[in-house]
Amino acid sequence: MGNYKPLTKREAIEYVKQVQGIFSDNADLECEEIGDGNLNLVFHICDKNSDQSIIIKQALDHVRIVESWPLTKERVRFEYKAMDIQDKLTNGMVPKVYKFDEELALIVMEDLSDMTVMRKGLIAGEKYPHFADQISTFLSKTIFYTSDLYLDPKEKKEKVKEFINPELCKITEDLVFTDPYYDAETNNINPELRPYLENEFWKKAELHKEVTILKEKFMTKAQSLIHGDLHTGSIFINQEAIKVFDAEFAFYGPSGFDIGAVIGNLILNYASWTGKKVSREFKNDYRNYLLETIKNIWNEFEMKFRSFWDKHAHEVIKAVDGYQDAYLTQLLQDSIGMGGCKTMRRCIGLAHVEDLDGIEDLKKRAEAQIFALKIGEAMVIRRKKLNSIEDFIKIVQKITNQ
Ligand code: SR1
Ligand code: MG
Repeated sequence: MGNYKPLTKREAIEYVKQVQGIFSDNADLECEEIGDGNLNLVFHICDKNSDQSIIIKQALDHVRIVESWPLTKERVRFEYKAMDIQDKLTNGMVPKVYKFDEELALIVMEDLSDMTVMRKGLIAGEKYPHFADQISTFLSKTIFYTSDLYLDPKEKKEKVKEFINPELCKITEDLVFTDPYYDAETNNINPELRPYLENEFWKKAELHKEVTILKEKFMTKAQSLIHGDLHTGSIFINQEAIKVFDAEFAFYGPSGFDIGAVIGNLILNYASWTGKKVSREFKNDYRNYLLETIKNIWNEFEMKFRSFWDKHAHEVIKAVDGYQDAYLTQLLQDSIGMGGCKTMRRCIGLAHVEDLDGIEDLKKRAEAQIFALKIGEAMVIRRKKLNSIEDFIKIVQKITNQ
C-alpha cells in the first residue's frame, strides 16, 4: 500500500474517470463525501448529464471517530473478498463491485442511495414485509455454504486462514464484549444512565461471566464466514429487495453472531419507542411487527438451513441422528446470546445507534436504554433455556409488560 493517500473529492473524481466502463467521456461529475459511519471515507460521485452514480468507499488508516486510534487499511481486502463470496452465494444481495484497489484501500461500487438504510426506515416506523424472507436467505446461505457442514475440511481451513482479520475482531472483542461491562474510558455514557450502570448493571457478576463465555466463543468458534457487523445500518432496503454492505469485519466466527446482530438491532429499535412521542396504538402495533419479524427471521432461517443440510451436507454428517436438531438449538442460543451483547453495547459502549441517540431528552433516552439493557441481559442469561424463537418472544413480551 505504498502509494496510499486519503482522496480529496477532486481526486476521487479524477480516479473514477480513469476506471474503464463506468462513466462516459463527456460525463460532468460532481462528488460529495457522505461517510457517516465510524471508520471510512465514502464518496458519492454523480454524472450531472446522465444521473449515473457510483460510490467509492476508502479506508482511512485510523478510526474516523477517534483520530488517535490507528487501524489497518487491509480491512478493505477482507470486505472485497467477503462481498465476492456473499454475492455468489446469495445471487446479488450485496452491492455490485466495479473495482477493488488494494494500494489505495478502496472499493468502487454500486450506488444504492435510492434505497433506504434500514435503521433509518425503522426509526421512521416503516414496515418491510419481505425482510424476514430476504435476510433469512442471506443468513442461511452464507452460514451454511461456508461452514464445515458443506465445505471440504481442507478448503474450509484455507478459508479460515484467508480471513484472519485480527484488528477488526479486536474492536468487537473490546467494544462489544468487554468495555460495556465496566467503566471503560472508551465508553460513551448518557449521564442519566450512569446511576443505573454504577448501582446495578456493572455489579451483575453472572451477566459479566456469561458475556465472557460468549466472548470466548466469538474468539475461537470458526464456524462460518460471517459478515461480522450485520446491524441494520449495514443493510439497504426497499419494499422489493435488500443489499447487505460494509463487510470489513468479515472473518470465520460463530454463525450466531450475524443472526444475533440482526435480532439485537431490531430489539434496539423495539426499545427506542419507549422514549418517543407516538400513540400507544402505534407503538404496540410497531413492536408487534418487530417481534413478528424476529420470529419469522429465525423460523425461515431454520427451514432454509435444514433444507440445505438435507440436500448438501456431507454424508457422514447427515448420518448422525439428532445432530441437525442439536446444531440448530445451539445456534439459536448462540444467536440470542450474541444478539444480547450487541444490544447492550449500543447503550454503553463507544459506538451508539441513532434509534436510541435520536431521543433528545436524556432522561427518556436513559429509560429506553435501560429497557434495552434489560432485554439484552435476559438474552444472555436465559439463552441456554431457549428451545424455540417463540420462547424468546415471550421473554421480551414479559419484560415489556413489567
Ligand atoms: C471503532 S469502530 C466502532 C464500531 O463501528 C462499526 O460499525 C462496528 O460496529 C464497530 O464496533
Ligand atoms: Mg460498519
